[in-house]
Amino acid sequence: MGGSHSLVGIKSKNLDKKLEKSKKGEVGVVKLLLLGAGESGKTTVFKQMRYLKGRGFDEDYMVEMKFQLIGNVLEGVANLVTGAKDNGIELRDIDLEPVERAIELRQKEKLGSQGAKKKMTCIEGDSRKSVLEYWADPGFKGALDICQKIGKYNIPDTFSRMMDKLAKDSNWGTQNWTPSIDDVLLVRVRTTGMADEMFSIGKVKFRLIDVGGQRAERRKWIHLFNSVTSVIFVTSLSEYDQTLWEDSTTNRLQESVSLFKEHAESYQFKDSAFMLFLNKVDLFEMKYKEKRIPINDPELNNFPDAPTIDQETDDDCSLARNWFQQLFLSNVDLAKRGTVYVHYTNALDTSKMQVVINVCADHILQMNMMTSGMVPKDTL
Ligand SMILES: Nc1nc2c(ncn2[C@@H]2O[C@H](COP(=O)(O)OP(=O)(O)OP(=O)(O)O)[C@@H](O)[C@H]2O)c(=O)[nH]1
Ligand SMILES: [Mg+2]
Repeated sequence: MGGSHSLVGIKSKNLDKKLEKSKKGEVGVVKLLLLGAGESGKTTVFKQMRYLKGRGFDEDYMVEMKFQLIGNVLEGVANLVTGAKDNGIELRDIDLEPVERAIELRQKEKLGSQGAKKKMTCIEGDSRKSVLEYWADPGFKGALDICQKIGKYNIPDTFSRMMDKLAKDSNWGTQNWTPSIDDVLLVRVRTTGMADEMFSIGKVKFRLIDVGGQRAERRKWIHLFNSVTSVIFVTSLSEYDQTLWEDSTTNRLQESVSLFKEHAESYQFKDSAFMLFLNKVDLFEMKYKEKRIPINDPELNNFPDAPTIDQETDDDCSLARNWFQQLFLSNVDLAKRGTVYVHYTNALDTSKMQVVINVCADHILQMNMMTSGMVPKDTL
């Protein structure tokens, strides 16, 4: 984790004091936009903000999260069985029918009443038994490795964490079980349209906006660009060997780099604080350090002009981190853009995200004072 510029260390408290002295209404509500390609982690950051600084999670929200979590498990298993077939991977002879039946029942309840939905928030009996049998099959784990790279199978990055929890804890996913904050953060639901949430840091009010990042969703973004005070662009570091859900021929990282350039250079954000979250560092380190998947694989031909890295000597991932940072920033006209604040994040880690969120609030307030003339631009 790290901020890229000198003002990072200034405490929110000092900034609050200065802001208090400013004319009333000069700051108002800070409009903070989360942008980035699909599955990069925007909604997960949004959830963290809601949990840490906003209204938290009420009962209805938890029912919805439980419903979605169980759906991620059931649909993930069914999709992986299809993926195994497509890719010629042999699986043990396990009964998929209870899983398919549970998925069908859930489809009926998706738009139904909250009461009916509540009944669908567990995985018990035959469906649980089948799911656990699949998880114990080494062929299934092989299919997971292959299908996670191919976006169209729609396997959440957090799928194996969910399955491990289900396998280790006999209470997890049962009717009486209450998900933890960590469970809520694992849920994968594609965002369509937008969601917003008000929250406060110190005396400053923020309106945080989350949007859908997949191609079809991005057409809607333009309607939100008016008077944006700050942008957090989220990208996933671990996606370097994955293709898009909406287009199995495009590498996710390539898509993200060009999307970043387009928005970082946009005149609409020229006075906005602009932050780049290089997210999913946990998954990235696992792929890069443990699985040794090269970040610039000639076979993937994802960035032919970028230098290759000697992975063997890069024990602390610093070469790789720098590679990613350069990939995003060297592509952008920084004279046009101004400062980009870079943070390496694991959006699933609540205590680390708390620190990152506070530092980001400082960036935003600093930029706000600068554009309102309270701080000269050349101090940055
Ligand atoms: N391991 C890991 N998983 C993460 C991290 N951030 C998000 N995820 C998971 O990645 C998946 C996608 O995250 P979302 O927050 O739904 O992504 P999004 O950018 O909102 O996606 P769209 O709504 O489609 O644009 C979820 O299953 C999250 O739990 C992270 O830092 N590490
Ligand atoms: Mg989302």
